[in-house]
Amino acid sequence: MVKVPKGVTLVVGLGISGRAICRHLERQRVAYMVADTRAVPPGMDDFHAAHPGVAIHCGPLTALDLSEVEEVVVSPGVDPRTPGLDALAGRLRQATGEPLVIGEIALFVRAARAPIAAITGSNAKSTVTTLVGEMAVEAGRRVAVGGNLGTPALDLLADEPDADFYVLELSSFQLETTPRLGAESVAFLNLSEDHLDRHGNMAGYREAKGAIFRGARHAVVNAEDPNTWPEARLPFQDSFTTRAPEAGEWGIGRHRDADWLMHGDTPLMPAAEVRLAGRHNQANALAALAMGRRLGLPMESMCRVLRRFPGLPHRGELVAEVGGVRWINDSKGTNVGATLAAIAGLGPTLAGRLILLAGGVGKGADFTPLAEPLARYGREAILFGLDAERLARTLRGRLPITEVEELSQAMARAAEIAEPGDCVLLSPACASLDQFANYQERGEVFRRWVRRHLGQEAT
Ligand code: UMA
Ligand code: ADP
Repeated sequence: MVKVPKGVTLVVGLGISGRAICRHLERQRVAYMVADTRAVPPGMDDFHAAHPGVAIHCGPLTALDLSEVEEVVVSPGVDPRTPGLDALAGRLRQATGEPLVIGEIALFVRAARAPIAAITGSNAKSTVTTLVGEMAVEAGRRVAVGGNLGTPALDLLADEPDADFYVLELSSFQLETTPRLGAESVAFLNLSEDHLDRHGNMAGYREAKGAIFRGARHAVVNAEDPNTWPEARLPFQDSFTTRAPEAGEWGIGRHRDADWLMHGDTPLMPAAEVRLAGRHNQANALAALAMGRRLGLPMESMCRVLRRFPGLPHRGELVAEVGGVRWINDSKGTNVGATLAAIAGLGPTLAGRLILLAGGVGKGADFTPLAEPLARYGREAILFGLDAERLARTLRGRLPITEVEELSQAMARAAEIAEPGDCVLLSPACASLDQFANYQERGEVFRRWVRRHLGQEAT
């Protein structure tokens, strides 16, 4: 047994968050040591160089004696139920009265001196977080943006100590280990199956995300998705919908013979002028507007951002149009809900012209919802990676299917069968970790293949 000495904090995980946690604890002059369940985590040498003298335990956490540990701070990817930590569940830390096992966001809340705006949901978090951040910049506000996306939250405290407010994208993993966020404004955008391998079932997944409401002063929720509503209505709450809005709601209604983004009966801007494509992105725009208004951002500057924001890479990104075939990179489509939105966003003109590239780590999800839209729109589904066979079993008989090993083979097959007017969509409905470092690398492989084999790239 390796004893964590009395009064010492244990950081679990030597990844992006874990390193940010270590830097933060150093700034706070807190004594800590680190553990990682991998036998040899990558980047150990770098870590030793940056943090000389800090003890690291590698391997099972059951080999640690945590009887006198001050506090345990876990990285998002580390399940608090991991053997070795599970025994600490429900235990409180005397000094703070908080759970003994917490995550990085709990440390952030303790140290932040400016209001927090936080965004969660199964999909669209990064898009909405980025939109709110851009809207704040456009309005001349000093804002720091990060969390699950981009800069780890704790690094923002050091990088942007004078921020007017923080905009954080938060995952269910981060929220699960945050006892009380106390945000000025939160948005819970949507809920569809994801991360069931960690949270067990939809109820567990929803409960983890629901932690975003603890101590919140204002919430933005999805009027069409009751799973995003708090148990008890907050004093200040906004809701968005893609229907015509009711009084006080944010929605899409008819004005001057066109669809407009509306707040109640006030028209804000024509929906067609939102640069991001698809109805789901108009919903995202409405959520960002609702949060931005609460943060005091002027409507005019927010609408300017919606007119120009081209979207983030790997989210429904048109990579090339070659010989009348569109090649779209939606590598961030890592769950079924995202892939459904990507297909719907391409519109009804696609009937019979969609070639879907999908597969990877399905995270225990049910793929059945993909069957109907693919039967309607799909020319073929080309499946690769770990859960290709499970996807194939769900889709067989609904459209032609080809199973391959890897993405590059899937792309070669797509190029072989595509006809002018078709759309080749990489929206895997799965995580990438069986074959790639992350979804970005998967998207880059797609992009490079198009460049190399088709000789073109959209600007
Ligand atoms: N580790 C263990 N034991 C475990 C699991 C992990 O020791 O049981 C160790 C690994 O060996 C590794 C480290 O922990 O050394 C990795 O920690 P991590 O998995 O928490 O990943 P980080 O590199 O710290 O990145 C995390 C988020 N990753 C996850 O939630 C899985 C990043 O989100 C986030 O950007 C980053 O913190 C900064 O806050 C990525 C993600 O995939 C983008 N998020 C999921 C999603 O968006 O669906 C939630
Ligand atoms: P997140 O950070 O939650 O993963 P992103 O903004 O990165 O969200 O988008 C992830 C995926 O979700 C992309 O594939 C995108 O096409 C899809 N998506 C975007 N908006 C929505 C929405 N409102 N509903 C469902 N899926 C969406």
